[in-house]
Amino acid sequence: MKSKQATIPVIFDHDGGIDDILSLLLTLTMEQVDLKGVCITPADCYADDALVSSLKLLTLAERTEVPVAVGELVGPNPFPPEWRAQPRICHTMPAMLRINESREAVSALPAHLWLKQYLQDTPDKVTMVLTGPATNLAWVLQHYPALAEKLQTVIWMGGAITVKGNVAMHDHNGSAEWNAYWDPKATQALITSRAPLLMVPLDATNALPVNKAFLQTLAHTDTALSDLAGQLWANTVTAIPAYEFTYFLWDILATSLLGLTEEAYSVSEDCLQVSVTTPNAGQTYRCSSGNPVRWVSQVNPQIVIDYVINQFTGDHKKLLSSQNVNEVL
Ligand SMILES: [Ca+2]
Repeated sequence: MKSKQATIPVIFDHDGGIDDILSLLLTLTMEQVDLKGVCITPADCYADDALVSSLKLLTLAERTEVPVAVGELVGPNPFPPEWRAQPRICHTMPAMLRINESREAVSALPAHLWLKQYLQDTPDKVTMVLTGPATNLAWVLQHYPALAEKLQTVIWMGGAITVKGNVAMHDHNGSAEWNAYWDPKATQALITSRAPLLMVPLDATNALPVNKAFLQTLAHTDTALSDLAGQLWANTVTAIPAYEFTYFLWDILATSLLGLTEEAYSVSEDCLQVSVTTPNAGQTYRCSSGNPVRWVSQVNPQIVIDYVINQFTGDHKKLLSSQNVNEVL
């Protein structure tokens, strides 16, 4: 049995990519996480697909009471349609088709309003993990800045500080990371807010490519959960032409911070600015004045990979443990 102090209340805001769906699955393996809600940002996905995949995983984990709120706010720089369509595969794999998802906790409110309401109502601080653009939270922080006090930590996968970005568009110079670029003003609002931010930029995730060695180690654990994760990842290997860049454990690293010990990563603190105009919209860069922001600057790749593989080793019953903890409480 876990003590109440051991639980971390978490709101998970994701944007429906395969990486995001895997990150939700990873969150559900964490006994110490008390998942309070899931928000969907319609960025690197189509929202309907992200909703179905999220509900299937919550149903698998018997967490059908967890509210899921679909976002309606969009940034000005859309992801390519073929990237957005790709994660449909997540809920059409046999293991996912066999799950009859419950819709009992789908919120009638759009994600930014659900989030505002949750933060207003909760007496306790909550940790947020954002694995897509920060649009929902940025809206809340702009309209209700005092709600920043309800945030324990905001872990955000986004930005590229000392390394090049991954946006390749005709009107862009390549300096920005996609989550930051999709909605540059939201990125700016988050970084200049009073929220206790911990950024997970490309500087850190570049050390964690989804390569064959990783997938092979995962596959050899040979369990129902590792098979589900491995099949999801297998769908990423042709997603991005290798001559552009590879798929990385972007969102997975951000999510793993909920469970990793401090030996696994280093944190730097710098004043950061965000460009909101072409040709470098969404670029996150160091400057001499501004808000100090904590960001993960380095990781120990082996510790992270061992952690992720260990979390995904087991059968589907492993997902039920966090619920059992909550029942005990
Ligand atoms: Ca994402």
